[in-house]
Amino acid sequence: MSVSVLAHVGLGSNLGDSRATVAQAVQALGGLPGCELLARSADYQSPPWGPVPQPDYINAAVRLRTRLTAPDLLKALLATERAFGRMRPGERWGPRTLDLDLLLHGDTVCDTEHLQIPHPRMGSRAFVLLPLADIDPFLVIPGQGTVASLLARVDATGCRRLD
Ligand code: PH2
Ligand code: MG
Ligand code: MG
Repeated sequence: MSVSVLAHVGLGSNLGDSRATVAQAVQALGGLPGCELLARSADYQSPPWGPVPQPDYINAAVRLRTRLTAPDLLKALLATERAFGRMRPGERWGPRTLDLDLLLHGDTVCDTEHLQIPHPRMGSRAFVLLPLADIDPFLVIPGQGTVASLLARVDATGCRRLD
């Protein structure tokens, strides 16, 4: 535990009842020790990015106030993925019941084997930036600019905000 910071987590699911999974995962994140849920985005349907053919994703993002350090929050996210039945068959970019990505943790910038913050690629993915823009378009991704400025440069074809 340390002083509290704002953290942003990206959620994704494309197996099972993804909207229900995302809704339950948002609640679970707010219930993590030392964490308070401050905001959540709408759900977005987005075409699968990457080389693996798979169903569309439901993506969302949350803003937490957390007293967990970045490594401890990452551990809690991985445990939450497992609690939601996430398997890691080893295929990178493959379909998943629940993906929780630690996008930002205060103004932490870190690049180690197990933890990269800001999350690599987040500044170029509409399925991350659209939900974050719901929460705070002026949020700064260290070294890259605001969510709104980055969103203006990415391809959001096929991404759809859901009611
Ligand atoms: N996650 C991936 C691979 N591709 N595509 C979309 N639309 N949304 C995701 O969350 C996503 C993806 C691996 O984490
Ligand atoms: Mg991901
Ligand atoms: Mg992930």
